[in-house]
Amino acid sequence: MKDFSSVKGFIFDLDGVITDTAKFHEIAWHRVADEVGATWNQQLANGLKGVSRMDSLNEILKVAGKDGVYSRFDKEKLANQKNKQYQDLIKKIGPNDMLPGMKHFIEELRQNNYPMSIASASKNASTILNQLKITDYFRGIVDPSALHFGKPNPEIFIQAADIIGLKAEEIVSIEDAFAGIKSIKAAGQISLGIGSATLAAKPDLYFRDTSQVSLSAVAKKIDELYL
Ligand code: B16
Ligand code: MG
Repeated sequence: MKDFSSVKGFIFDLDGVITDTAKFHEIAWHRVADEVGATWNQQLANGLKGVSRMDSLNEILKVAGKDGVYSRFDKEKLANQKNKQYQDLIKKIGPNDMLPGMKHFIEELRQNNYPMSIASASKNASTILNQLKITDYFRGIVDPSALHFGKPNPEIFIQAADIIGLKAEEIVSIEDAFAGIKSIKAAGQISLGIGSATLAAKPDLYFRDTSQVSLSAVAKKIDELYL
């Protein structure tokens, strides 16, 4: 990549990048943690960001010292219970719940004909995009149930690149999670990290929060990087 003119498309994580669903995931997982006897704290909550539903439950069971105690059936039950509560909570989401600057950013990208796709670990991603009323901005959403591996494996970002039909080096991919930045870098795409949780994974581009992200700000950072 030489400069911003080689960038042809964008891939977005959803939770923590486009909208703040983390608070709803936290409420629902906290309840499960209480039920299985895991001490809930912010470190545990942050570690579940970008992690699939079953992997999140396994992490909570590990913290509770209950590794291997629950049967597959009981684990499915707990995961379904969490998802039900989560789905109730996200019913409140509407077009005004996008993170600061993100509506403007995807609007700019659409006006400039950049194809976009979604690489979210969430099986609720299409519901959330519908509620935000932004589904038609994206060429498509990767189906997380068809994946063999979760983030930090690159599979989800490779599939999201196929949706927009571009080469890895032509894509900027945006994430708020450590595992997500690892996944983007392993896919060979340009990684844009939002928030300090991404710093340890050394994103190519970094913004403190979504309000700083715009087409011109991204172009400026890329051009500085490759000067
Ligand atoms: P669900 P992202 C991730 O979404 C969330 O950050 C993570 O906390 C959640 O467990 C995961 O989706 C699965 O979500 O239970 O709705 O399928 O950040 O990859 O957009
Ligand atoms: Mg995320």
